[in-house]
Amino acid sequence: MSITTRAAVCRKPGQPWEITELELDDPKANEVRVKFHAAGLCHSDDHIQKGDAPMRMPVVGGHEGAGVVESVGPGVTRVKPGDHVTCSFIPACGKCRYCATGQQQLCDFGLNAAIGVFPDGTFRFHSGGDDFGGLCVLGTFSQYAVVHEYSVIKIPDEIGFDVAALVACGVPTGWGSAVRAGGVRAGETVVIFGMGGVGVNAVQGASLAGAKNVVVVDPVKFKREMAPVFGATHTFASADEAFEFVRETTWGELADHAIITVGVLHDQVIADAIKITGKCGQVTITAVGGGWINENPGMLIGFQRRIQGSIYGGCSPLVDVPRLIGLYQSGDLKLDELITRRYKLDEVNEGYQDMLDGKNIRGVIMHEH
Ligand code: CXF
Ligand code: ZN
Repeated sequence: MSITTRAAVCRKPGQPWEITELELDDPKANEVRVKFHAAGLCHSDDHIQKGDAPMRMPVVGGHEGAGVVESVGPGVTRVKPGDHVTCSFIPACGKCRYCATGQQQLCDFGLNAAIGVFPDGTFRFHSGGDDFGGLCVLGTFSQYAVVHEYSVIKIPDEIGFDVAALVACGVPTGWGSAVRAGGVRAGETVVIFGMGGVGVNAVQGASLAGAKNVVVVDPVKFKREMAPVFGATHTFASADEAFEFVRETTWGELADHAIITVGVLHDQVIADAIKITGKCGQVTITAVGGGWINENPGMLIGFQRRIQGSIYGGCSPLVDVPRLIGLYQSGDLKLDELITRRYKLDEVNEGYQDMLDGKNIRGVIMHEH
C-alpha cells in the first residue's frame, strides 16, 4: 500500500523549494522505506535548486538524512524494520570494482544520483501523474522515502537523528577532504578555504590527523570565531592575509595542503589555493558550483604540486561513517556543535537563505510526524 508524505520539492531550476504532498510507493526488492526524523541543509541541494548543478526535475530535495526503517522489500539484508539509519549520498554496493578496492565513494551504483531514478527505470515518489526523483536517489526533505538498501547505514539507537543526518554528507566529505582525499599527516600545515558545513569538518579532520597549523580562510566573522572550537589554529578573512602568515610561519616553505570547501567554487580560490601550497603540496578540491583551473602548468610542475578532486572526501561510507560516529562517541569529533539552527520542513527556504547569508555552520530540518 502506498502512503502519502509531505516533502520539499523543486519543479524547475530557479524555483524555490515548494512543500507538497506526494504519493510514495512501497519498497520493491532490495529497497527500504525510511521514516526521516532529520535532514541536513547541504549546499549541494541549493546548487541544484539554483541550476548550478544539473538534476532531473521535479526532484525531492535532500541527501543528508537520518531516521528509522519502517518496512523493507524482498531480499533486504543490510537493515531491518526498526533499525536507525543514516543515508549515504552515494550508495555502496560492495561488489563493483571501486567498492571492492576500498573506494566506495566511487561506487558504480551511484550513476543515477542526478536523475533520482531506481535501476529498474522507475520512481517511488509521484503526484498528479508526474514522477519525482529523489536527490541522490534519496529525497530526505520528505517525511518518508523509499531508498535502496545500499543507500542506508545502520547507526546506534542512541545517536541523535540531527547529528546522524550530517554524517550522511557534510561530515565525511569535510573530514575525508583532510584525512582521506587530502592525506594530511602529523606536523603539516593545512589551509582550509571556506568553513561552512563541509569545511568545518576538514578542520576537524586536519586537527585529528595531527596538523601543526590548521589555517582557516573565511570572510564571515562568525565562522572565523567558531573555527577554533573545531581545531583551527589560525583564522583569516582573506587569502592574502593567510598567505603572509603561512609564508612566515613555514620559513617560506608554504603549506603542505590547501583544501577548498567554499560554498561556490570559483577561479580565484583555486588560484589562491595553488599559490599557498609549497613544494609537493596538494590542493584538494571538494567544493562545487563553478570555477576553472586557469593556471600555467608551470605552477604545478616547478613545485611538483598536485591537484586532487574529492567526492565524499574520498571516504568509503560503510567504513568511515561508523568510524566517524565512533569518534563522536569518544569525544574526538564534534557533531552537536555543527548545528547552528533547526528548522521545520516548511522553513526550508529560510534555512537556505540563512546558509547563504553566512549565519549557519549547518542548518537541520527536523521532520514532524
Ligand atoms: C555533491 C558532490 C558533487 C556533486 C553533487 C553532490 N555531494 C554532496 O553534497
Ligand atoms: Zn551534501
